[in-house]
Amino acid sequence: GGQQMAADMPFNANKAGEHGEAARTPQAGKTCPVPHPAATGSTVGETTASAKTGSGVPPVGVCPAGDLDRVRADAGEQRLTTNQGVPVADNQNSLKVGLRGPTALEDFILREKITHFDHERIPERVVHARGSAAHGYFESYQDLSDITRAAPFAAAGKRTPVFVRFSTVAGERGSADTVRDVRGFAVKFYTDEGNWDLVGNNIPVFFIQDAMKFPDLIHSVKPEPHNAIPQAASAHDTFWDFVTLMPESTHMLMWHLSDRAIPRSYRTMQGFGVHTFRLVNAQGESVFCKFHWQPVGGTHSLVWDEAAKIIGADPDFHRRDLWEAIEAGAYPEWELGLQIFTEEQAESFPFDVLDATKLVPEELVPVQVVGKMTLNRNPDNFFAETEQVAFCTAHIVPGIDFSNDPLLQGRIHSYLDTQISRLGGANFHEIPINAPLAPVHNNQRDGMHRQAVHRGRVAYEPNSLGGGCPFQAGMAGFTTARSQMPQPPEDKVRGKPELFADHYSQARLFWISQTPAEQAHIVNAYRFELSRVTVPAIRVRLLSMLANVDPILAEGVAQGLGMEVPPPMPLATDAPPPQYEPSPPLSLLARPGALGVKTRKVAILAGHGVEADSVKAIYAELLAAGATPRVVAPQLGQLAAADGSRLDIEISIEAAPAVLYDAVIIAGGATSAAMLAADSDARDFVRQQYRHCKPILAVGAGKDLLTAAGIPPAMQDGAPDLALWQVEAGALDGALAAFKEALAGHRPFQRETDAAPL
Ligand code: HDE
Repeated sequence: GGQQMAADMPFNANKAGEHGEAARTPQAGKTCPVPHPAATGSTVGETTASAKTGSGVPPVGVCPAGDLDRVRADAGEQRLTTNQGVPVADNQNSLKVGLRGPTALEDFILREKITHFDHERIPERVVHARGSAAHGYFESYQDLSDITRAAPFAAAGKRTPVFVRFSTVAGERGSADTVRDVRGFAVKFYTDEGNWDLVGNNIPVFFIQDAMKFPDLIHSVKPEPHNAIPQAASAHDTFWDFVTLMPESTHMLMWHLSDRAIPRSYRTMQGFGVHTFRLVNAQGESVFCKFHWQPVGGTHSLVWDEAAKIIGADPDFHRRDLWEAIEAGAYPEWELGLQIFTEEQAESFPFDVLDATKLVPEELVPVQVVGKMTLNRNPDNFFAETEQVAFCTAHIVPGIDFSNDPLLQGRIHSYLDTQISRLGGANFHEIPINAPLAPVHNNQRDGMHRQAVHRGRVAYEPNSLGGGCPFQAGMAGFTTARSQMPQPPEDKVRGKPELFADHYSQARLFWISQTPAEQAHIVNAYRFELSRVTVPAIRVRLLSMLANVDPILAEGVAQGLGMEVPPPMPLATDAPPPQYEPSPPLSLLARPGALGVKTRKVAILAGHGVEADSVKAIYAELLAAGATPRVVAPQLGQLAAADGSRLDIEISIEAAPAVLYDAVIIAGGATSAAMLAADSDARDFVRQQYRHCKPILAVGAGKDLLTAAGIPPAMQDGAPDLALWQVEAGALDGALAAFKEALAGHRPFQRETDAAPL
C-alpha cells in the first residue's frame, strides 16, 4: 500500500504522475491503508512517549481540559479535501493552461490553500510572546470552604483540570528560552464554576507599582525602536535608563539579576501570583492571600555563561525539557501554597500589601500548602492550544477576588482587551482551549467568528418570552468580598500610599538572604548588563541606586565596571526604613527538591578503545534511576571498544555540547582517554562542565582528560564537596552513588572560577 511504500522508499511515489500525459489522470486515490494510531481507540493510562502527536488523553481520572475531544481533528484514514470538504485529486500541481502554460485564475484549490497560508499567523503576544504549555490537573489536599468557596478547594482530593503556559517576557515568539528574563507562570483552572486564570510569574514582585507605567517599562526592555536591537535581552541602554529612573524597580532588579532569571527548567521554578488577592467564603467573609507554586523538583537554575551558550546550542531548551519530561512520564508537579492574612494583620506590616514591589516574608506569614498541580499531557497542537490560549486576570471565580493593588487593577482591563486584537474579536472564549467546562448562558450575541448557534428569539433580560432565562444566580453567583475594615469615603487622586515610597528595604532583604555564591552571581550579572550599556551616566545612576541597598553589592558592581561608588540616590521618604532579618526561603538553595536524578541529563564521554563494560553498567544504573544518559563522542557512528565489542554513539559533541548536560562521566580506557584528550571539543566539554559546577566522574584513565582540560590536580583527587571523582572501574559503586547524589542536588559553587582553569 501507499503508506508502506512511502515509509520504505526514500522518494515520493506520486512524482511519476506529475509529468506529461500522465498528468491528465491523477494518481491512485486512497493511499493510507495503515490505521492511524489515533484511530485505534483509547490510550488511557499510556504514560510513555509515543509516535502520536501530543501525549493523548490524561492518564488519570480527570476530564480533558476544555473537552477538546469534540474538536480534535485527525487525518488518519481520511482523504484530502478543501475547506469546503471537496475531495482533492492532486495536491502537487496548480491548474495550468497546458503543461507549460500560465496558471488559471479559476484554480480555487490553489487559491484557497495559498490564501489560508497567507493568513496563518496571528499577532504575537505584546509581552510573553515566547512560551510553552501543558495540560494537567490541580488536586486539593483539603476542604478550604471555611476560607474560600472557590470550586477547586471544595473538597480534599478534588481534581480540577488546568492548562499552564510558561513564558519569557521580552523576547519575540521565536526567541531563545534561556535568556535572562522573568518567566511567566500562567495557570488556567477549568473549574465547575467557570474559568479561573492565575496569571503569575516566577518572581514574587514586579518592577513597577502602578499599571500606568507598564507600557513604559515594556517599551524600555523591548528591542530599541530605531534598530530593533537587542532581541530578548535587558542588557541595553533603554532598559537601564528607565529602571534607574524608577527606584521602585530596585527590589525586582535584584531578582532579575539573580539566577531566578535563568532557570534550569520550567519544572524547577517557583510561581507567584505576585499581587495580594482575596479569598471569600460562602458567608462573604474575606481574607487576603498570596499564591505560591512550589516545584516538587526543587528550585534549580543555570549559571550565566551556560545559559548564554545554550541560547546557541538549543534555543528550545526549556520547551524541549518540558515536552520530554511529560513524554517520559516524569510529570512536573508543583504544590500550591497560600499566605493568608487578615486586613488587620496587613495594617501592621511595615510595607503596603497593595504594593507589588513588596513580598510578604514567610517569617511574617508562613506558606500553607493546600494542594498539588501535576502536568501530565502535552498539547496536540501548539497553535491551537499554546498560542491561542488567552489568560486574563479578570477571569476569577466565586471565592476569589481582587485587592486594590493598582498594578492588578490595570491588568484586569489589559488582558481581555489584548485578546480581542490578538485573537480577532470578542468571541475568543469560544476557542476550544479557552472555553470553560462550566456551561455558558447569557444574552451576548454575534461578533466575529461566532460558533454558538443560539436558539429562540430572546436575547435580552428581563424577559417573559424566554421564561426569564437565563436567570440571575443570586448568592450562588459571583459576589465581591466585603471589607472588614471601615472604608471612609475618599476623593479621587492620582498618587501612591506613603509606604510605597520605601524602595530599598526589601531589595536589601533579598540580598542578605542569598548565599555567597548567589550574591556573586548577582554582582556579575549587574556587571555584565551594565557593561552592555553605552551611556556612562546610566551606570552611575545604577550604582547610586545600589548604594542604597548594600555597600558590598555597590562596591562589587563598581569594581566590575571600573568605577567608584557615587553618593546614594536621594530617598523618596524620611520614614525610618523597616529592618528585616535574612529570610532563608528567598535563596534558591533552600529547595533541593524531591525529583532526585530523574530526567537529569548525563553525558558519558567516550572514544575508541573505551571500556565497554563499565560504560554499560553506568548507563544501566543511571537509566534505572530515571536519569537520561547519553553516549557522547567526537562524531557519530560506533566506538570500537577495548574488548573488541562495538558501542553505539548516540550523539556527537558538536550536536549536543556540554551545556546541554547536567553532569559528565568520562569513560575508562587509556586509548579512549587519549583520543578525547587530543580533541579540543572534548577538552572544552570537560572544562565547561567544570566551570559550570556540574558533577564530573572520571573512570580509570578518563582522568587524563581532566588533566588535558587543565582541571587543577588538587581538585581532581577525591573531592566529594567539589562533586569531582576519579575512580577505577572496579570501585565504581561508591563513587556512582555519590555522583547521583550530587546530580540530584544543587551545584558545588565553591568550584566556580570566573575564568576557565587553563
Ligand atoms: Fe502581564 N500581560 N501585564 N503581567 N502577563 C500579558 O496578555 C500586563 C504583569 C503575565 O501565557 C498580556 O495575553 C499589564 C504582572 C503573564 O499567555 C498583556 C501589566 C505579571 C503573561 C499583559 C502586566 C504578569 C502576561 C500580553 C501591568 C505577574 C502571559 C499577552 C499592569 C503577576 C500569559 C496577553 C500567557 C501577558 C498586560 C504585569 C504576568 C498585554 C498591563 C505583574 C504570565 O495583557
